[in-house]
Amino acid sequence: MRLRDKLVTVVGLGKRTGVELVKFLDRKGAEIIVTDTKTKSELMVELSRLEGYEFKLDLGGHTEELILKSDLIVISPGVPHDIPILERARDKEIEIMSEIELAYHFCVASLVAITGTNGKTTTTTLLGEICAKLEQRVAIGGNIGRPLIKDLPDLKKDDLAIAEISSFQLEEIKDFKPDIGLILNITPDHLDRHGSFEEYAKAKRRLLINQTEKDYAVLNYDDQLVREFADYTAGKTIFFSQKVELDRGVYIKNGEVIANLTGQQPEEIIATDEIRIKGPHNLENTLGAVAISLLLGIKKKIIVETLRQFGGVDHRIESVGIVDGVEYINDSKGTNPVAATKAVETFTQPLILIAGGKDKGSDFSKFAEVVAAQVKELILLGETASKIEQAVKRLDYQATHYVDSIEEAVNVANKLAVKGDIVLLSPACASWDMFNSYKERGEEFKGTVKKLRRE
Ligand code: UMA
Repeated sequence: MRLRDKLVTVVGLGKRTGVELVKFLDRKGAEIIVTDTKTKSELMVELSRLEGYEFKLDLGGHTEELILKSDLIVISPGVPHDIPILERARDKEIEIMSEIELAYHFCVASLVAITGTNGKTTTTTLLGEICAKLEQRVAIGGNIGRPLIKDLPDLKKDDLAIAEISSFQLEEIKDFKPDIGLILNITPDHLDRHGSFEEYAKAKRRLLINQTEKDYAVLNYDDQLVREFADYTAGKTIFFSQKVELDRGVYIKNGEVIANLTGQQPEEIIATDEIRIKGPHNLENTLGAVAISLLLGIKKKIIVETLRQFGGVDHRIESVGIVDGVEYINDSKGTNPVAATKAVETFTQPLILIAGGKDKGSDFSKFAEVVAAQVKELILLGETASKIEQAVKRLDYQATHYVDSIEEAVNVANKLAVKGDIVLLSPACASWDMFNSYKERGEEFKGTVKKLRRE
């Protein structure tokens, strides 16, 4: 793809992707326009990272006259693909692509891509740890927080890229295809953006649609929808399961992870109780990572050593510390009801739960059932506070408390808690109503807990 002297518009500057896109397009000799609905003062940090680069700025909205002259429009993941300026560009047959598509066009390395509603970050990180022991360069990026455009174009043929991919990033792909694509699970999420569960699932499925017979789709057999995605890849399907002893694939038998990718010879990999990350959701992540590692030809010894050592990722059921006999757990990455349910179900101790955040159109009724059964006090904040309260009230659950900030939530939890309780931040919602990211929300939680410890 030739970009020299092409007029390319980047839609969405903040906070990571747009900046990296400008740097890349500049290197390729493109003429660049950057447009964002945010204002200059809201984008000071991003603009300071681009000092010395030449580009036209169109802030506080998207100016049609300017953008519709472009040869190509590249969008950041947070930009919905049906906003008016993109519809107008489509009418004018201007090419639109997502950042991962652009990065893919300049990638000669092998590409592993991981998606699913929950567990993508843990699986990507775990696989990255396993692959860190390889000799070739391994780049880890995507939705995990490092735009693919930053690394993919610099990789060599024998290198490896491991990408966490979101439904947002898949919406506007055309040729993007992973050599190995993993789908962990699909439950309703981001319905505000995709409009319906069907559209969300369709976006996830796009990970597989360009695969050829040389590629692999690694799919969770236990998730019926994901299992049916096998029909959408032209590649070879490898299933994994916690429930079924598969003729071919990776599965659990008598407390052991067994791999049999060829259907010829089952091989014991590791006993499940030796795996450091716990819970059925983490076993799902482990089986996916083991299947990919074996497809990449990684030695069993390396896989086993890593599974014994890997302790999980920050902001995902992460212990922050114990204050007066009460343990504080940060699960800021629990950004949808299913993720938060899994977090609640991990504990048998009395729970004080902090939940609520950006309204993504989620249904909280099943989550409410778990709260009513297992949570002794529920502290609510953010856009969805009253929606969650209504869901639990329908079950006659009354122990709810409203707060306006994470700091207040921690302080209220601290007053309510008695020795032996767990205070869990697992919001069941994205953070974007009050924070820039789940990381920022988790850091604020951790910081406030630290202050409690000093008091
Ligand atoms: N914008 C417009 N016009 C619009 C809408 C948005 O100009 O109509 C602008 C916004 O003002 C903002 C920018 O577009 O400045 C959006 O940027 P972005 O949200 O894409 O920001 P990045 O920092 O580049 O982050 C993105 C991903 N964000 C989202 O998908 C919302 C990050 O995923 C990802 O880590 C990063 O690219 C690198 O690939 C975060 C996320 O929350 C972690 N993802 C969701 C999730 O995991 O549930 C999908």
